[in-house]
Amino acid sequence: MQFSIFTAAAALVSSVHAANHMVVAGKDGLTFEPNNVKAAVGDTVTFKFWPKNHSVAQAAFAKPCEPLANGFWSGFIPSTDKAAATTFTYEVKNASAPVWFYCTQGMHCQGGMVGAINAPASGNTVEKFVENSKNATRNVSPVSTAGTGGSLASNGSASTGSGSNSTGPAQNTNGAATVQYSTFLAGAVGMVAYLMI
Ligand SMILES: *[C@@H]1O[C@H](CO)[C@@H](O)[C@H](O)[C@H]1NC(C)=O
Ligand SMILES: *[C@@H]1O[C@H](CO)[C@@H](O)[C@H](O)[C@H]1NC(C)=O
Ligand SMILES: *[C@@H]1O[C@H](CO)[C@@H](O)[C@H](O)[C@H]1NC(C)=O
Ligand SMILES: *[C@@H]1O[C@H](CO)[C@@H](O)[C@H](O)[C@H]1NC(C)=O
Ligand SMILES: *[C@@H]1O[C@H](CO)[C@@H](O)[C@H](O)[C@H]1NC(C)=O
Ligand SMILES: [Cu+2]
Repeated sequence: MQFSIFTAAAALVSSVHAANHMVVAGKDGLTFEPNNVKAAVGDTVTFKFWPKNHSVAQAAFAKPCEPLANGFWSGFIPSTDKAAATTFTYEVKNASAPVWFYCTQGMHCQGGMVGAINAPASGNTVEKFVENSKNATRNVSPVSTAGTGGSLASNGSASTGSGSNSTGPAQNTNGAATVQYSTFLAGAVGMVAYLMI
């Protein structure tokens, strides 16, 4: 009885414990690092942008430097000397469906600034996506609003440029998720402790 209640509480706790994966954009040249994120359904992927002025947009595998219809778009997120305060976060809806992305600035996409979430190890691999991107004849930015398909968040200071906090869907910070999680955890542990006395 007590054991099964504990198991149920533990299962509930783990189900709300989605992971956040960080992808660093432009820190080491024209790169997304890592360029293939392994993520589960409900996990989030947060893009952190280094100077000078990068972006991330979702593409189709076959068209690496063009926006996918209804795909996500961060907008341009400029920064001068360190990572921009503004980040873009995307939530994984289907871990079986690879998500392809690229930077729309200049010819960054053709220069290797592309990546994936859950790209397979064979077939349409991230290596093939990189190869395809080199042959793209143009690099196209989405026309949708910055923040589409994800959320922009700002770490304290006001941001400049098109990556402002005033656009896109409701904002979502790690802080809020952490508070929810610890409140739930405290509740679950409290419940188990109570039942075990
Ligand atoms: C960032 O790049 C975009 C696209 O090239 C440009 O429109 C925007 O003005 C740039 N922002 C800054 C601050 O350089
Ligand atoms: C998830 O993606 C796979 C591969 O694209 C697809 O076959 C499946 O139908 C998708 N599942 C849902 C729930 O959308
Ligand atoms: C890219 O272009 C090169 C040189 O034209 C060619 O050899 C290669 O097959 C092309 N790759 C793709 C994926 O189209
Ligand atoms: C947010 O700002 C704080 C204080 O400046 C800093 O310690 C932290 O690393 C920043 N986090 C991100 C994701 O930039
Ligand atoms: C967010 O946007 C609002 C409205 O444009 C602005 O007043 C506020 O200073 C911004 N906050 C940050 C942290 O950038
Ligand atoms: Cu870039």
